[in-house]
Amino acid sequence: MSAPNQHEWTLDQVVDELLTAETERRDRGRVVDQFPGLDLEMAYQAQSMLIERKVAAGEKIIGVKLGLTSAAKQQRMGIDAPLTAWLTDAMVLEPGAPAVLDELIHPRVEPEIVFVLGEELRGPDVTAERALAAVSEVYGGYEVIDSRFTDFKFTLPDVVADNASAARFGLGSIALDPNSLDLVAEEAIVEVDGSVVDRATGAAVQGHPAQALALAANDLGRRGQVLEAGWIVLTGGMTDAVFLNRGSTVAVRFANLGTVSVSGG
Ligand code: 0L1
Ligand code: MG
Repeated sequence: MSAPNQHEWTLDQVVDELLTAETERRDRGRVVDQFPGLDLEMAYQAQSMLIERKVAAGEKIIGVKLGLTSAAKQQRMGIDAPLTAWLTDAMVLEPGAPAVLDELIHPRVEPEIVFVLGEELRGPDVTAERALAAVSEVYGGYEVIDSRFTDFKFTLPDVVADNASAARFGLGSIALDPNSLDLVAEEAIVEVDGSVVDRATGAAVQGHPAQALALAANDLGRRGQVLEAGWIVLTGGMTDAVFLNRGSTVAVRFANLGTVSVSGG
């Protein structure tokens, strides 16, 4: 049920609008314009309600994603604050599986350093060191983002309510002990159809991807939520995202974490 607020609209209406855009694969204007007064706290409530609707429809929460953790992403989107959102099993692309463009609006792909948690992480007061100690495996991965907003134009409450543009993601086949590599120096090179278009190291993600993980644990902790053992955590796009076109392949070549790729199908 929608949380009460002093406005003429309800959070259920916000969620309806966003889920309709997603299922009808139709971009739309910002929800902050349609629902004046929608602030960050309400947007996180809408995000929770949106994911509860997906769970009620049969999807399973399998982890968390961070968004806007790198300067490249923050500058591109014009928002200087990181955010958290949810991953479900319906978002997973197995190795070699295409991102089916008919299911999406205007997908873009970005490289991600991905953690799998070996134990629960409960904020607040989680440090990067403590966060890294809870990680059992690190992967190279990619995220396919698909904002429900026209031209990816949104404010922070818009993108939070929209579950941070979450759509699809995939992991590489190499799982490493996080202590066996230097995540700050780990480089990802982004290629579109064989041509290099961007590159960054793990330092781009809050100085160290474990800082992003700590941030997620502490943010969720403030909202009474916990990162569970076994969950996947996408630490945020390392570079700006690139459009995924039909028949085109975006590959990410990590220095130690292997190569992951996705094609537009
Ligand atoms: O659409 C977006 O760029 C917002 C989500 C950010 C995803 C990320 O930074 O990993
Ligand atoms: Mg991302």
